[in-house]
Amino acid sequence: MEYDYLLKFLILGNSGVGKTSFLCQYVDGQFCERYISTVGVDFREKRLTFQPLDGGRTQRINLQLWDTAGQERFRSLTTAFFRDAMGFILMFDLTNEQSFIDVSNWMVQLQTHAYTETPDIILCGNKLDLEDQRAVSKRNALDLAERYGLIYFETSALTSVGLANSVRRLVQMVMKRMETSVETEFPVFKKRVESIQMAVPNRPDFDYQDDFDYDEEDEQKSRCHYC
Ligand SMILES: Nc1nc2c(ncn2[C@@H]2O[C@H](COP(=O)(O)OP(=O)(O)O)[C@@H](O)[C@H]2O)c(=O)[nH]1
Ligand SMILES: [Mg+2]
Repeated sequence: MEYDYLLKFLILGNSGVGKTSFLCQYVDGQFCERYISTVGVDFREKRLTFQPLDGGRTQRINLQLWDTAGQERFRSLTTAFFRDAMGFILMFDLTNEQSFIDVSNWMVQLQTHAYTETPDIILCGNKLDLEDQRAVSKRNALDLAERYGLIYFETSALTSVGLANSVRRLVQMVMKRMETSVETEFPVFKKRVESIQMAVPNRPDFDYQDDFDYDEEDEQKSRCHYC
């Protein structure tokens, strides 16, 4: 399969928050009813397109979404797991307060192991469909997102609400970083920036597009905006 860019994202968060279900619904369009325990390192792939604003050729993106290997305790994920990842989906379960408390621990892991201390991350509060069991208020989630400078989405791997928009927002952030971080210390980005410049010499702004419209309602408005 041909593509212009390979983007590698990781999905992180406590066991049981819905990471594997999220990827299953996002990639295959279905909710896997039975409990899936992820064994071994696993990734799913999805093709997207990205349209440069200057009307340049549409870029074909092959998105690799890496799932954790069922070893979701902090520090059990090796540095190798984080290597080369360009964006991160950090997930907690809206019905499980501990998974929300542990977001801070995941942030420490990310700041330690990711290619930079400030990688592109979106925060997802999952299982939005279980509204009657909600244990984390939107206000508290937004406050945490603001503290870390993250964009926050509420999602449901069951109904698919918020999935495509949250991933698309992360693609947009990563493509933006590639466009602006010529001097990055991250070799994978360097290589990609060179290929962007080859493809589109004038380094235009990028505007992310997809088959369906971006629904801004899904992006939870925090006082602090990433950009
Ligand atoms: N109601 C509901 N259940 C979910 C949702 N996402 C995951 N689950 C369920 O939560 C459990 C854990 O999901 P799983 O994807 O294995 O979590 P992981 O350990 O983070 O990969 C499973 O029983 C899923 O069916 C969701 O959005 N809504
Ligand atoms: Mg899993």
